[in-house]
Amino acid sequence: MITANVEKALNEQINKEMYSAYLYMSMSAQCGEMGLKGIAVWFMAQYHEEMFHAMKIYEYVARQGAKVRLGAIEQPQQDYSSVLEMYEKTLDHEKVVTKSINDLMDLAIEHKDHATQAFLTWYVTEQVEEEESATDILQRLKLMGDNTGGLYLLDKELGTRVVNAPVNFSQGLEAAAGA
Ligand code: OFO
Repeated sequence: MITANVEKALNEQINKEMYSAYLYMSMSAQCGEMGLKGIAVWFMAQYHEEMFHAMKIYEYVARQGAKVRLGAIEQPQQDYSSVLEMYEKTLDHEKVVTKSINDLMDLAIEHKDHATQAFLTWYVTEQVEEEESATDILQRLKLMGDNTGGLYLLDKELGTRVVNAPVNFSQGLEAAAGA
């Protein structure tokens, strides 16, 4: 059982994760248009992982006998001046998500909601990884500056990313993970 406040905040977090997915899908589209097919793959993998983040909360809310409430998803930025800007925005966005997860954890603690605290621990760890991977790529982009050869190599490397999460949610996440 979860309180109405925790239920509301979890539903808001579903929306934030869906927005994250939408944001990275938009970046993937622009990379494809720019001929950066590998970075487009990286952002689309990120899209899938964000959808997984949203679905984990969706299932948790449902398992707690609470109500899943889906709100409108904000329109993401459509145009970026460079890949560097995309990764700057990615890191900024992940910091916002980290704060949101921390606020959710604070709320669960305040409500003495141990189950939600245990559930959110996965997200706390995940956000460290999210910020770390965006920071790493951003640093490399800054180092390479206008070096198009460097961007070509990065594009090749990032195109090898595979999705590290189940993507077929129709039978639930457990079934998807075993599929
Ligand atoms: Fe869901 O971790 Fe990024 O936003």
